[in-house]
Amino acid sequence: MKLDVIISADDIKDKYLENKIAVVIDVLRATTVITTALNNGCRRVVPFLTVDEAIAYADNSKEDCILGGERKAIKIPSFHFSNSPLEYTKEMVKDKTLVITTTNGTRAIEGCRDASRTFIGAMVNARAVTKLLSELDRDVVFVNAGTYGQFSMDDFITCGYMIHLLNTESEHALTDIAYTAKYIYESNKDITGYIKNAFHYGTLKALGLEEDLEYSFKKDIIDLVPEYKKGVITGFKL
Ligand code: 3SL
Ligand code: MG
Repeated sequence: MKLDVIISADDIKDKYLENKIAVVIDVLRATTVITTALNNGCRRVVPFLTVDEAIAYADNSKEDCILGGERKAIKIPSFHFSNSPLEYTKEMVKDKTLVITTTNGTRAIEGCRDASRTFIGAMVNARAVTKLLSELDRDVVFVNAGTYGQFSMDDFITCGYMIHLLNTESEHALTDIAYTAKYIYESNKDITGYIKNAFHYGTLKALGLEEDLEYSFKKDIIDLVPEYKKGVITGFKL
């Protein structure tokens, strides 16, 4: 298995994804939200790039839709939920379709439509994702959403943790950047001490979202892997 990393949604190129499995990571907070919602009984998640597309889909759907997401980390007017994973409780999401649009996360997901399969990963389900990747035994690209097209430390250490888990089991071929992600994780087991320097960590902290930050870096608390296929994300338990 060969492991590679793309550092932001702006850096996705189809040639890097051809015949590979993509794992999209936007640990703060889109992929943490999607994983949490599906784990709490949400039927499916439909991601959109724009607010207008999301609203139009929800308005025309026969399903019981909830609208979630953010712009500049803040709830979008008329939406039901922001992009805080803690809002997506069982009571709120059971049997609903989550229609979501976020700044970087949904763009990264959409950018991976040509990968052979696209999974959604976060710290909360890292071990479940790597278990599945080991079973499939195919080349993998970890696609970090990044922040506004820039490298993001939070996504990088998350894929570093996944690469660490995979390489603990058996030795895989790592690109230089995959090796560096693993090295960053292994040198910073106190994840908070590291990511508190991340730009987006500061943005969320300034908005008083400390609980989101704490939750998003809990490791392996969810045993479910979301998969994006034909425009829709559903989750499966291993
Ligand atoms: O950029 C995104 O997709 C969001 O996850 C960012 S935020 O943490 O909700 O602001
Ligand atoms: Mg992010």
